[in-house]
Amino acid sequence: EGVGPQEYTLIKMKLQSPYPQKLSKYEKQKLEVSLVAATLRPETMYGQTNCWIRPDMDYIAFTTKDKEVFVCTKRSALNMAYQEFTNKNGEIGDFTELKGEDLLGAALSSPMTSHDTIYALPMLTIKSDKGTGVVTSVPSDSPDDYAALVDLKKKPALREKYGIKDHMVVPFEPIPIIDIPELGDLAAVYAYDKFKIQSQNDKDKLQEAKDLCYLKGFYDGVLIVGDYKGSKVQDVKNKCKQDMLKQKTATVYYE
Ligand code: A2H
Repeated sequence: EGVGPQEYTLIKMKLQSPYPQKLSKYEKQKLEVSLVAATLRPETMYGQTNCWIRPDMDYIAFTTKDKEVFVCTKRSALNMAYQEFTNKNGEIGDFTELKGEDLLGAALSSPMTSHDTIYALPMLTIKSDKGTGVVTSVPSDSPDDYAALVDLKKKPALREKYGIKDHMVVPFEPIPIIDIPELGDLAAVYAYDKFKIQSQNDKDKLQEAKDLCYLKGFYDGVLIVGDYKGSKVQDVKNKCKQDMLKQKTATVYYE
């Protein structure tokens, strides 16, 4: 990894009612709960189609000093406690422990996306030692996200295993949001096909796909939706982030 801390935009993917059973006490207290996803690509939030959670991983819910409840790994919550997210420096305070599988199928509202409701779905390759363990899914521009979405779409047994209903997956297709010369407006789909990726576990091919998408996307990508339609990604990436910070639908997180 590089030198110095990595800055992420933390996207608040807000739980809709009814909250998952393990978090129902927060609903009774009328507290807003967000699954918080760390992203390096705030300009892609127009293309969110779901949230990724790892079923077998441990998460916690804790309360911030603004009385918001955040769901993420304990490791990242502790980092947040050292970044003035909580009342006492370095202390998370009371928290609720849960497993990823407790969150699967939860209905969410997320900023910028054209979908009013998206769902928490399983991704098996989420790392426990990076970000928050919550990943927002943009299958148009992230090969990892597209591969995991295709896996769920083509494997009914996988959906069944995790209790995912068809309506949480079937209507969600990659949304064209960024046009990249030579790759088109669904770069991740183009790369997935080009490298003949079979599943979310195709590590090496997915790396090639990511390498192809990212550099070209950043330097040559043009947004084709939203307030910055027609602008180059590199010119408006920061504006997209700032807009969500202003709306308080996102915050900044370092690690
Ligand atoms: B990115 P870096 Cl459109 N495990 O957001 C696996 N992946 C994780 C993660 C974890 N614990 N935490 C975050 N990520 C993903 C958008 C996106 C992202 C696009 C394209 C590329 C891309 C939508 N998903 O990432 O290793 C998150 O997905 C390319 C690597 O810390 C986050 O940004 O550099 C990125 O990986 C952070 O990865």
